[in-house]
Amino acid sequence: MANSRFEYVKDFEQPDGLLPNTWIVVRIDGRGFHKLSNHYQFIKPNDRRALDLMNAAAVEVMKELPDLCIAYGVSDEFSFVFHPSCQLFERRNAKIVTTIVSTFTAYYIHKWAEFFPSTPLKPPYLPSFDGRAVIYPSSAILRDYMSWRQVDCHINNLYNTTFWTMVQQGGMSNTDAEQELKGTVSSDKNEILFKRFGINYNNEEEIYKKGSVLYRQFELQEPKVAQSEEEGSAVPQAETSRSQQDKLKRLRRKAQVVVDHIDIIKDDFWLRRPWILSGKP
Ligand code: DGT
Ligand code: MG
Ligand code: MG
Ligand code: MG
Ligand code: MG
Repeated sequence: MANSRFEYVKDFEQPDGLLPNTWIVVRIDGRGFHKLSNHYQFIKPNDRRALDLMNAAAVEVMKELPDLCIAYGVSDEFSFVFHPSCQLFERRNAKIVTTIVSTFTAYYIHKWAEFFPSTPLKPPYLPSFDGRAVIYPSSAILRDYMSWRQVDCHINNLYNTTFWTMVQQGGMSNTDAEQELKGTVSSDKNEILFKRFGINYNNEEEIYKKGSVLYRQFELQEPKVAQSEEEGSAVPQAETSRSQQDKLKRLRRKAQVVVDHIDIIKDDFWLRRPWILSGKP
């Protein structure tokens, strides 16, 4: 770019690089979805179409940004996680967050008609999302973050399921149901559902109880591992870390993104999928 006497304005831009070697979580959240979900008559408490649309948009974000290693979605929110080794946009906060938010929003709107064929989007009820990046200094804390979101999903879903069952099946007013649920713990709600309505909460759909986990699927079968080891030995020692990085990137790009509704609080999920925390591939 040619130098001009106006160039100096560039100096007003603030650096916003996120601390190196830390997990980056970008959490986006639907703006005013309380109103939006009423306007488009989302089913209460859970609208499968709305959740599937969130997941479909998030899968596209994962496909466009191979640096993402896992994402977790519930209600109108999604958390996207970058590995500490991630160098995307030189880890600039604003570039990372705005790219995720706008890519997600673009696909959410693009795919809306696929999930709500008879309810076209119309201003002023157009979906938009806010977003923020938070960094976490260790895998243990990153896992606690993910657990926090999944526990939140469980607590909210148990409450909402009980509340709406009392209203929809029990004929209670919103105020009465809210009043009765005030101060109750999980076991109380399970009991209300079971004793009064014959509903076993455990049998509710996993997507509602656990939220949605998106990650790349790599086969960890022996033949695959052996093959990649052979490949490795055939490659000259001098292979640059840059080309190794490119290879990993290609692998990540090719991998299938799966949508799962599964416990991510216990160790099992992470032990079975070691590549998510290791960042390899
Ligand atoms: P915000 O995020 O501060 O702009 O405000 P909201 O209204 O988006 O509030 P938030 O994000 O705390 O809560 C999410 C809202 O979205 C909540 O009112 C319920 C609604 N929502 C999300 N998923 C569903 C669904 O599957 N069915 C229905 N009926 N509503 C949903
Ligand atoms: Mg919010
Ligand atoms: Mg919201
Ligand atoms: Mg929300
Ligand atoms: Mg540009």
